[in-house]
Amino acid sequence: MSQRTICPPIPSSEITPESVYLRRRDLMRAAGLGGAALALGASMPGSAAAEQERTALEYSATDQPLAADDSLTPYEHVSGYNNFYEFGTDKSDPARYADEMSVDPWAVDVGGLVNKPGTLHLEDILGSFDLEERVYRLRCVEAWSMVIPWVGFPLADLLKRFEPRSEARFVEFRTLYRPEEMRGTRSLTSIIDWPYREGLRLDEAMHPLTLMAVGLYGKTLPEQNGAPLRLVAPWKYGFKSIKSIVSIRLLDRQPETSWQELAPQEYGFYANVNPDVDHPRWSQKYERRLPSTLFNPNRIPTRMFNGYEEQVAGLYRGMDLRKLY
Ligand SMILES: Nc1nc2c(c(=O)[nH]1)N[C@H]1C(S)=C(S)[C@@H](COP(=O)(O)O)O[C@H]1N2
Ligand SMILES: [Mo]
Repeated sequence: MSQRTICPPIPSSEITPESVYLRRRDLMRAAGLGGAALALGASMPGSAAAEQERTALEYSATDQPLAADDSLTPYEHVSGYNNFYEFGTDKSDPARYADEMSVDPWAVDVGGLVNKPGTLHLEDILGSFDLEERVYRLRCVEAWSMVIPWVGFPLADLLKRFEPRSEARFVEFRTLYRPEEMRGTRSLTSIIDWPYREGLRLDEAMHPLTLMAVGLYGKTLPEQNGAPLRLVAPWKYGFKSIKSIVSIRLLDRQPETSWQELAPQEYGFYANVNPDVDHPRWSQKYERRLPSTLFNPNRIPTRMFNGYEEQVAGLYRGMDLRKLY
């Protein structure tokens, strides 16, 4: 991927693997910012070669609603064990093939029920939103999980710019669909009706935890994690967090989403992490926190709303979460 300078630029001589990231954490620590999240920085590992290609991002720290026992998942796992079916269904396929996707130039169309429909270019996105770091748990519906230090901005900041109309109730997102660069979409066994589509209720989309991520571990996103921008809704199963977004539309009805369309009895529209509602084919009570091995499976209990209950339970008051899974 081509190099991109994001203001203010950091000399490339300083972009050695973890140094920029760690140095920034030291600065933030010195400034007394972001206590809980910063304590996690100590366990920071990484795969130098892969990370070196990425461009450093400037951002500020915020307080994180994190449990004390959550330590960051190593970079090599975050960027090496992925679901991005556009590039294949094997966990190692995205890391191998996602750089066949070109992410520069990139444009996101924002339309539907908004007063000011328009197009955002990557330059606008990286240059005009205030970036911050958010360390979030990511819980896949397949019962594995990670802890990822994202860099991004609240989705609400983006939506407000386009002025959602009062009739708007839902937001629909679409991923890039470019078969010549996405070998998984050309596969005869591919099961998804492309492009990958996801959706949120508007109040979920406007919730302060809902992030548009443009980076992780202090640098622009690896392609396999959804470059150049992807959604992160940390209290929902990972499949809601749609990658490499090119279209955002405000709607007055609930949009159809890829997984729901494929297997509605297994994957709901809400997809809130819930240890009490099992997937029809497996339990959701526990998860494997990566890195996990046969001899050290690192199995931990799954928490309601992935541990963000205090922040998001209010969105679902009065709803039957067994029916609206
Ligand atoms: N476009 C697209 N977005 C996607 C997926 C996908 O296959 N295609 N997989 C989802 C699933 S199932 C998960 S668990 C997360 C994984 O994100 P990560 O690879 O960055 O950890 O991305 C989600 N977003
Ligand atoms: Mo997932």
